Amino acid sequence: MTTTALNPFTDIAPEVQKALAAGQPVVALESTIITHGMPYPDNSRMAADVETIIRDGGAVPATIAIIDGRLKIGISAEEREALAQVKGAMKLSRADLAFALSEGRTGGTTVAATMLAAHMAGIKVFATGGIGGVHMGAETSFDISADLEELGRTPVIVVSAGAKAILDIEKTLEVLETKGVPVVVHGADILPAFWSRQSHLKAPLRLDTPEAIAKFQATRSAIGVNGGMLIANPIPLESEIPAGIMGGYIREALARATKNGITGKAVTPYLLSEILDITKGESLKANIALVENNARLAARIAVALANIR
Ligand code: PSU
Ligand code: MN
Repeated sequence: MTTTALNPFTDIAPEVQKALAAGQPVVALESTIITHGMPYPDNSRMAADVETIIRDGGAVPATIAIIDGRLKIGISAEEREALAQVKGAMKLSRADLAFALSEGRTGGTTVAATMLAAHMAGIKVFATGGIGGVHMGAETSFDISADLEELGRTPVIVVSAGAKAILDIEKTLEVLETKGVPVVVHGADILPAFWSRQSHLKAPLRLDTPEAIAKFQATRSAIGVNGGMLIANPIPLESEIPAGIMGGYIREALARATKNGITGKAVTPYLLSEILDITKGESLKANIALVENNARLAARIAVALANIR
């Protein structure tokens, strides 16, 4: 049911292939959020819902994942469900994506790996929850997400609700600026903070419409400025947990991580799951709402981009 086009390791779903060939809008979706970001069955429902939202917005969804050593650009409903339940999936970034292919493994693709794969297939827009960034205490741990590096080099528009608020958002913005990544807040003057509509930082750039966002990225590419763009789309008001309330929960989760010696790739999944525990599920509800909100905007940006070309 899938065709191989790019290289011997990649399967592009026929529907995605057709849309790309015809210049129709396609939106990529990541899968670490399925394998490591949310518990089952919420992850499964979220993954199906965002695909539906993208279709309703007039674009074709392409969930990207590695299944049994195959790089999948677009997965079936059965594959999606299996991925939501799989135990021991890898969390894949640029460093180990090809390892999973050469070793026949299964894994979720992070923002970095999803951008890389999307670009390989010719997909220009990608919706997620929040990007990885500079972790608290990075000055000693050196824990800075590969997502930032990828945003600096790969020309894909990443629609997020900002950097996850468990991070040092100020340092994350500094690194993005250094790497030449525009951070565009959609429809607000304040940078959102994932579960919360507002951080303590101003929007580096602001645009109010999907058309303006598409035009900005097309302009960058026309003058030869390559690399990704980060869209920060504030979580809908009715779903947010205000920053003042979130702050305490995040501090508690960070304290638990330190106490339990959590490091490296495990940090982000650990913090998300502790925050879910601390908020008794409220954070998960907000996380799902913000991902859906980002999928809605990403579809509109993909449609706007398709209309430019
Ligand atoms: N957004 C969510 N939940 C997640 C993630 C994003 O709402 O779990 C994932 C993304 O795949 C992102 C990763 O790339 O968390 C960041 O991990 P790290 O900090 O280890 O780079
Ligand atoms: Mn990390």
